[in-house]
Amino acid sequence: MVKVMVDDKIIDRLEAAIDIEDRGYQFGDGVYEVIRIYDGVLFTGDEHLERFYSSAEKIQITVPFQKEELLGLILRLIQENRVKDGSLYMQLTRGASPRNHIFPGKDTKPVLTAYTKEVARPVESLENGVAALIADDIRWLRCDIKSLNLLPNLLAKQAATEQGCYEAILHRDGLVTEGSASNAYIVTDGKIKTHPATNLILNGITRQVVARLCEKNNIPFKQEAFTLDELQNADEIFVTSTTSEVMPVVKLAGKEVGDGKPGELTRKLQTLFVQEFESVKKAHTL
Ligand code: DCS
Repeated sequence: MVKVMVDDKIIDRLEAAIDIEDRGYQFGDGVYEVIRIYDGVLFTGDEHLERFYSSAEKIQITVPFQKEELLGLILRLIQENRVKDGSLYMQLTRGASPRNHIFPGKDTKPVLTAYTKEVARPVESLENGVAALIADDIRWLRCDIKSLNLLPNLLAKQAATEQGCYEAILHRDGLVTEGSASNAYIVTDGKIKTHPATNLILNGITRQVVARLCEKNNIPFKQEAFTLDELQNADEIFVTSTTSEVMPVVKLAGKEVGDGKPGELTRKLQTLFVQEFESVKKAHTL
C-alpha cells in the first residue's frame, strides 16, 4: 500500500483523512512544493524546503517542524514508497476551523500533508520541443508565494491544452512574466533573458539552477523583463520547472520559433542540467 504523510505520521494512503473544514480545502489557504526525485535521490531538496518555509512565513503560517526534521520525514516517505524517478508533493494549510475569513486562533494547528508518485522524465518533449500560447497574466501580485490558489494558472494551462499547447506564457501589459507552471526565457543573439525574481513570478528552483549553470559556464544570463515583441522575435524560447526541466518551446502562438527546432543554447543548458542531477545522484551513492 502506498504511503502518505499527514503531519509527522507516515500512513497508508487510505487511512489519511482531512477535515472538511480544513482551510486549504475551504480557501486554498496554504502553500505547497513539488520536489523532483531522480533514482531515489531528492534533487535540490534544500532549496525547495527553503522556499516552502519562506512561502509559509509570507502568509503567516508556521511550519510545525524544523527543517532537518521535515527533511527526515520526507526522505522516509520516499524510501517507504521506494520511489525511483518521481516527485514529492507537500502542502501546508492553516488547519481546520469553522469557515471564517479571519485567521483562526493559536489552537488551530497547521496541517502538513505529502505524497510521492512516479514521474517519468518528459524525454520526447525535451528532445523535440513543445508548443506554447500567449495569455494574459490575470494572477494576484504575490506570485512569489507558492500558494495553493492556482485558479488563474489552471485556466491558462487548460486553454493551452485545448489548443494543443504544452504551456501558456503569461504577460502583464506586454511584459512577459512566466509560464502557467514554469519560468520562461528567451535567447536573443546568444544571450538569455528571464523576468527578475520579483513579486510577479515564482522564483523557480530550476530557474536558480539554470542561473547557476549559466554563471559557471560563462553563458550570458540576464534577469530582466522582456516584451511580447522580444518573445515573438526570439531566436530560442524555453521554459523550466521541476518536472519539465529545461523545455524547448519550438512553436509560439502557432508560429515556429527560429527554425522550429530546439535551439543551440537551450540544448546546451539541457546537457548541463542533466549533468547537474547526474552528479547529485552520484554524490549521493558514493
Ligand atoms: N512558476 C510557476 C507559476 C510554477 O507553478 C512553477 C512550478 C515554476 C514557476 C517553476 O518552479 P520550479 O522550478 O521550482 O518547479 N510549478 C510546480 C507545480 O505546480 N508542478 O510542478 C512544478
